[in-house]
Amino acid sequence: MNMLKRNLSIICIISMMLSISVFTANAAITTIEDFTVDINTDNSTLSIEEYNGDGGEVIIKDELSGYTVDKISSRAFLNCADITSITLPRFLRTIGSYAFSGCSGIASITINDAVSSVGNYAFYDCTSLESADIKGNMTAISQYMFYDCTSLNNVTLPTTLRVIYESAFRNCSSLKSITIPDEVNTIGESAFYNSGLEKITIGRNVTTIGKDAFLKCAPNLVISGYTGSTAETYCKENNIKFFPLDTVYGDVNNDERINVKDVTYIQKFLAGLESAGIEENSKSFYAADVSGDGNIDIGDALLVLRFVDHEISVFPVEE
Ligand SMILES: [Ca+2]
Ligand SMILES: [Ca+2]
Repeated sequence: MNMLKRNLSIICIISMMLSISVFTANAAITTIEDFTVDINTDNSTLSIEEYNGDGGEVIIKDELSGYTVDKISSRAFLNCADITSITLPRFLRTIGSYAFSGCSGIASITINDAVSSVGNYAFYDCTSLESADIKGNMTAISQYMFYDCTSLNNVTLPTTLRVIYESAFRNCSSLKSITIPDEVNTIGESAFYNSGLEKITIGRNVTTIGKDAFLKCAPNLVISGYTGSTAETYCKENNIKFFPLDTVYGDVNNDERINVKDVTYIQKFLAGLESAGIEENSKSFYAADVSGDGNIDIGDALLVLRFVDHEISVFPVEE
């Protein structure tokens, strides 16, 4: 009998403990306005777990019931196609994976300064999204972050950025041009695969460009970068047109002077002499094409001569 009593009381205690722990966990999940939220009472923050509203313009306030909104959890707005615009709160730090995936009604997104982490596929399949202004503190664009955002045409990346991960802008077929901040060191596999890219500027610090990063972009894609950089090597290996940002128009022989020697180099090139050392898409090539028409001809030689004689102070290509 005693034994049974003791067992019962143990069961009683255990079930009480269980109910307390369940109670504690549930207490944090509640509904505020159109959101299911998870409150962290320790630091007065909350995360948005789910959106329950009817769509239209959604403004997520900086605070809800006195708690700072610092996280949007995974899938919180997944497939909310009725939302036409989203304003993110100022102190938001984290956006979970798939958070806004399938929000096909939103045209623009601004990711504020405080955000340091955005999960994979966060904006996947946002087919009306045209503009992404990423201010953030972000060091990485996550995998597939803008995958299948087929209207995206305007992307601003922050200088804190170091890595663009795999397939981040894959199938962004409206994305014609982008500037990669100088601080970025890695562009992942298929990062811009099947995008609309015609123009991309890549800084000096990129040392890794993944396989197929620029495969199936626009046929006239030009990658701008620096002579001797990973970008230049990548272009040569993958038969992509390269433009050297360090081109000095008129200085065909790269001796940091523009004088009659440069005219001679153009003449040598036109005479078919290899000693001119002017290769297609090289710094010398662009330096010689001062007319900017994509060819080197006698007109370019004459323009350099006129520059040397102070008849002109700027080349047509620079105007
Ligand atoms: Ca020169
Ligand atoms: Ca020319």
